[in-house]
Amino acid sequence: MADLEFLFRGQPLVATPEGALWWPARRTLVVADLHFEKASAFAARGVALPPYDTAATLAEVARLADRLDPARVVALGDSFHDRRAGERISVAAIDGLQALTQRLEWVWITGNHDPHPAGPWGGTVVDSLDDGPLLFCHEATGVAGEVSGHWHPKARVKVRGSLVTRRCFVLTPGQLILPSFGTLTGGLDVFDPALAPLIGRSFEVLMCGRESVARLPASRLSPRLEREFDQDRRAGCARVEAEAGQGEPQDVGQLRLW
Ligand SMILES: [Mn+2]
Repeated sequence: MADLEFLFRGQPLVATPEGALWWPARRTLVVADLHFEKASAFAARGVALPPYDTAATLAEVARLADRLDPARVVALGDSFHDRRAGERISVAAIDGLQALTQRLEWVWITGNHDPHPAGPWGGTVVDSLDDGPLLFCHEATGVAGEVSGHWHPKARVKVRGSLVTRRCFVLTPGQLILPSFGTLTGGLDVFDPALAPLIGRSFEVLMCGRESVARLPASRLSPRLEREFDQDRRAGCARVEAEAGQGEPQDVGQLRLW
């Protein structure tokens, strides 16, 4: 795996292709929006999805913990898809989480999907975590230094003539937004007007490929077209009024995202 090093608030940080953040100075692994038990929440409403999302997401977190050897894991909220996820989660998944929370310092930050993420799986619950230059929270408020999740950002680039959409981090001088880590989570385009008040127009993205992370300014991304926002809105995805597209897509050539 080729991780990407970058600076945020003067801190050397690392973005991983899996979509996690690594803070070497504090040996802290950060993951956002795990959404455990999303599939079983849909199943309870009659929508059949393969019920393997919790196990797959948990296995990915465990693999990263083995690779990076953190002292602490911070989960940035919406770790559980809904308030009753704890009633549906398997004993095996609880055991797997316990193995991690007993070995590592584990912090659950509360999210809008999981305001009470405490349970037999262990870990400490807080609403936010202020750690020197960084402030970990679920949904950013605009305070400089926030490291947040919630939006599930994704971006689109043109690679050798084809449009490719991938999860991404969003980086500004004051804000760092993580992609969703859960295996069964959707995404919001970084040009969605809902994100503009927080990140403006001159943000950068760190796009997660299969083996590497690509750092790109917003100007090199493919814009979304107004009709695409309209489609999203009809599908219930977009939150506010859409704007016109931002110009012609640029081809970024040899970028490797697979
Ligand atoms: Mn959320």
